[in-house]
Amino acid sequence: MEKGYDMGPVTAYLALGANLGDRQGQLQGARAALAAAGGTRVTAASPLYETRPVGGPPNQPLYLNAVLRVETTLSCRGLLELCLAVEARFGRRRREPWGPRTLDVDLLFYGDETLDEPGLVVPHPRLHQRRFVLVPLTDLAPELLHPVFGRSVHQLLTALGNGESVRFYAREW
Ligand code: GSY
Repeated sequence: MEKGYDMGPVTAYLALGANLGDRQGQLQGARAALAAAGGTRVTAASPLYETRPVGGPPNQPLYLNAVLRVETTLSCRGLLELCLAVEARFGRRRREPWGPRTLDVDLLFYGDETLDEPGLVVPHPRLHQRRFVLVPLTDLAPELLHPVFGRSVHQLLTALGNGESVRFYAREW
């Protein structure tokens, strides 16, 4: 079907991360806020992982990270705006680009859409370099194909090899 026609809900994947405050509480709050938002259903959640910070200042606290699958009737831009609103609600302070944070909600995939617009790049441009994203994403969708690289999420994780530590933290949250 041609783009622009109503094609029903789109499956998208979101990455959640927090390394300040009540990390698990903030991720749970974000998940609940996304589930309650109009036009979006949360259909799966990965386990939580405790992960070593990538980038930013030294001696930051460890992150908790997870990935959610959502079904959405929002546009890609609309879903991005929802992610930003949820971040703002849980008190994110954008002090330093790679600094510690109370909540980060990143749009990873929006169907097999590829977009490069101001403030909106999909698939997320660094997801293939991040074990803290690829490990939980592989739990949910190992065969999901990256539309730019033509490789599955599981293949991307294997290609990355052992990097920064990503440790299982909790299955249910
Ligand atoms: O890009 C998300 C924020 N972030 C993270 C993160 O969520 N987890 C880990 N382990 N390192 C990170 N560095 C940044 S910035």
